[in-house]
Amino acid sequence: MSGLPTASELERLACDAAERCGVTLSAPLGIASIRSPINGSPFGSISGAEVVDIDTAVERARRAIEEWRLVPAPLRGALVRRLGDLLSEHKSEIATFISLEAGKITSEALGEVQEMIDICDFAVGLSRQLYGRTMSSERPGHRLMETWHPLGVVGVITSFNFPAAVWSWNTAIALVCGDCVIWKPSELAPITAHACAALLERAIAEVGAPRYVSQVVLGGADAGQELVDHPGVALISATGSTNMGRAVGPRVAARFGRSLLELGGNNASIVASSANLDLALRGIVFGAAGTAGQRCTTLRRAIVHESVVETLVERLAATYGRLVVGNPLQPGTLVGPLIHEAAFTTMSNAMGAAQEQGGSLVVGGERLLHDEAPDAYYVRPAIVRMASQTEIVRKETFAPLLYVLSYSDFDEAIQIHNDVPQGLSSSIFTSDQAEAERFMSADGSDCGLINVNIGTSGAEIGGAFGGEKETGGGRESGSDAWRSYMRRATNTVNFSGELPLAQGVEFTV
Ligand code: UN1
Repeated sequence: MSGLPTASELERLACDAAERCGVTLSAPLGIASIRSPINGSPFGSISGAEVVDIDTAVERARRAIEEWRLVPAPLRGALVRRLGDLLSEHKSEIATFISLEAGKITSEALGEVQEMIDICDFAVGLSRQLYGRTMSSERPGHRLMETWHPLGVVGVITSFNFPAAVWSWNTAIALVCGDCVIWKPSELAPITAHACAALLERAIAEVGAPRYVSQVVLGGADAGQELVDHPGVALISATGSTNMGRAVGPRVAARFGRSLLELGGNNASIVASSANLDLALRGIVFGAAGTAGQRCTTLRRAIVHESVVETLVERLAATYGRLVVGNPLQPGTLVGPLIHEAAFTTMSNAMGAAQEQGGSLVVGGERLLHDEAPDAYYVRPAIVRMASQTEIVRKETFAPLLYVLSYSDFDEAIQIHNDVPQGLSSSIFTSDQAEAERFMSADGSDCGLINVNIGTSGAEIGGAFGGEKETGGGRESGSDAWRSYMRRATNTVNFSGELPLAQGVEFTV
């Protein structure tokens, strides 16, 4: 493993990428310094970002919406098309910022930008498909139908691990729906946010859309809370931990706002005795160790049939031993750093607790490269074999820590699978169609994402993304998730010349 880049090398990379996409990064403004998880040291700061308070941002957005909501949706789509073009043009620069701030390996950072380009394509098509239904009225000479209107100001709160894509899923859809967006990005990824916002601002100027249809507010938890509490924000779409959702959901509900929550997962793959173990192995390793275990869809539990568990664990351990952990910018690296020390401590504590609760360590967990970069947290992805689903297994640990459990009959596998508080992503590896169908049926997996013969992570944008239980119930991205960003009006039109009342009510004076 070769050396980690120095702070000035990282700064150079950031400045070059910034220059190529026309973004200014220099003297501090509102943000002390930006730390890269790659070597743990501060490497830059932002200027040129306007510091706005939430009240001002909401006021500007409310004024912009007066105009924006009257622009026909297919024309609103033109803005998103331009954003998609700019993202394609600057794919590698945005990916560089993602790697620098979130520590993603290049291929995954590029994949994140690809999701952004894809959602723009999707949203452009959607701009001509915001369909309302027409229903049969029970009254003669009447028409019953629904129309969809822009909802208003949408507050988007995102976390460090998908510092750009989650914003784009919300923003591309919200913009074609006629809403204005105020984005509160993770404090850990301000450059990525600043660059994405700058590209959208360029698109806004080029297509002549109202300037404040999109704004970014850099700030900490206080800024997030103000956005959440602001009565002028119609929808809060928040991605992060279950604790964050617990704080956000009730506050938004208390002011009768809408919220779309995308919170923690405790995702599992069932590996049946008939599974193709080569597929299962690939799916599990990418799911559990990819993105250094820092996706909300990361695989946290493998529930493996007792007849194949020994073989699979052996193969997993051998594969884990070959995972290249290190500088995410270097070709060949598969696992980058954890985001910060707290993430490493949480992982170590969880491993300790798992072993106290009867687990045995199969592989991994040791810290790497700490001599070279004492403030960076690289870790070998870990596997712990558990005899049962104990308290620690039922918690989400946001790190590359995979618990392996075994089962003997399929009902038991489903029972173990669903017996956690979270409900985001799930998968089964099986060659038995009946098992696959059962897993997707009403008494199968209770998650929002249910996959067959692929892993839990890496969902495509075309489907609705989100999950149940403590995952928060929200759906964003594809399918009909756009409905959360609009308000529905039911219209009844009478062309009969009479005034019959519904339900046959008589009221003649
Ligand atoms: C997240 O980790 O917050 O399914 C989102 C996936 C990605 C999105 C993850 N498309 O892994």
